[in-house]
Amino acid sequence: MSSTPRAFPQNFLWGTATAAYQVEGAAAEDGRGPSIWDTFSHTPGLVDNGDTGDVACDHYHRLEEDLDILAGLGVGAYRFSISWSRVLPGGRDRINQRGLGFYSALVDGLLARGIAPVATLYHWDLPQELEDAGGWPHRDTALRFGEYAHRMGEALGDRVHTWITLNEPWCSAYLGYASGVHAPGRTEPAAALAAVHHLNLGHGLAVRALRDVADPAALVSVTLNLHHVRGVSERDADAVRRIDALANRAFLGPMLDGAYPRDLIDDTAAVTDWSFVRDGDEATAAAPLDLLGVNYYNPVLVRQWDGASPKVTADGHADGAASPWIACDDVEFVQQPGPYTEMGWNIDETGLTELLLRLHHDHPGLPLMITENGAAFADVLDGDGRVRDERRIDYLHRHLTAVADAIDAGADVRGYFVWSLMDNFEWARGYAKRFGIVYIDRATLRRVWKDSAHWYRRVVADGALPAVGPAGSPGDRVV
Ligand code: PNW
Repeated sequence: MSSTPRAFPQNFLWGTATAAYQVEGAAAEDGRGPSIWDTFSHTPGLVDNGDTGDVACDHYHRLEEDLDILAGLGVGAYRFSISWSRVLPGGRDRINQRGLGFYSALVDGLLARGIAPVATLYHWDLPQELEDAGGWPHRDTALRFGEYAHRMGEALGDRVHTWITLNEPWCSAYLGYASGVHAPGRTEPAAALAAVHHLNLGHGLAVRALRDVADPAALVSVTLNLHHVRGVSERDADAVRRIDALANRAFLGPMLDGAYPRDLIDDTAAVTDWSFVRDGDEATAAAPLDLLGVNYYNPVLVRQWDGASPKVTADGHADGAASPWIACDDVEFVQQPGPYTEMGWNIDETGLTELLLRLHHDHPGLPLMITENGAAFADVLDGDGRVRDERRIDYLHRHLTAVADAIDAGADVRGYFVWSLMDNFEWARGYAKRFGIVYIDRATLRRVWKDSAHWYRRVVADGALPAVGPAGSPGDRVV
């Protein structure tokens, strides 16, 4: 780290991100239909502490206040997601005008404050009716997604100029249908691979629909949680290759290169014959993109299991439970050195620089954007009304430095969005895991700027990271 401020490019886009089910609440209001996350969170035992998104941060009713926070932060962009079942309650047919009205007001409120809306069409909340009809393993879901994208492009495309089709299809497919720790909670590996394909196909159909109806100058993108995979030693190269295929190239292949990687199809041959991939699908999935959204939290470390010693599964899934890593039973996920966040994820920003440079190398000419990066810590609201989250400031400082390093080395990174604007419903972990730069008091839902929010406001205003103090810690922590 340097002792002088680290400047970012002139037009670098600074933002924060949220997702509909994690913040909105108002789950049964104004005609919203249920999604798979309503069903999942209301099933006892699936979410920590029995938490649900029924109320969440009540963002639906506190829109003006939250817009003012964004304006106060001075961000140039806000990434939010549209709840599919709020605007199309059964996932298809009739538009629910009251639900659409919320997003229209959100977009207008952002524009009035000079903040660019970045709309994600799908952040995991599939309309329950579409899951009942088969969900993502079923081809029809991809077609319905394309239609939904078309309707949103028509409704908001005059004002939204940056679109993201899917958020982290890795999670939707493998956590939703293989390990079952996310909605809809299914543990069917073959269905999960079919879901991978229909997410890729739905993405391509959505890109095409947005090109047809949205502003022709609009930027169309997808957000992937690419895994930066490292091997313990050179002997683990094949384990690295296989995890890379399932996690990264299963999406990058069809979306950017127009084909599934041959090794992925071979590796999973005992699970599926991939006959759900029809002629022309890969070309559809490869509709050209203007930007690639990258979500980064930590790298992963793997090794080939020797078949004898007890197997390590330090990837978050319990030993013996269904794995998201299909056909990788002989790959071990090795515990990495700390420090760790409250999620148990190790803090290692070097993986972000390496990942961005790999993408720059493999897909030259495709601009990149960090659509999520952040950390959960056990934040405490002190008696004086402050939340002293210096560990989050340190995390953000390290990762922004890693982004700057990648830019200096040639990567075309256009922007950075902190996950998250505010503490919210952290999926299967409920409200106990706090990722926000704004604290939410769960009893009152009062919003309190954490120290990290004050710090981020300064970074955004300066377009630069503050110099690092003599102790090697990020300086200027508290404003
Ligand atoms: C992302 N994993 O989720 C999501 O896009 C956010 O909605 C979420 O709140 C945030 O990161 C923090 O978790 C992930 O198991 C969930 O590797 C799980 C994983 C990765 C990302």
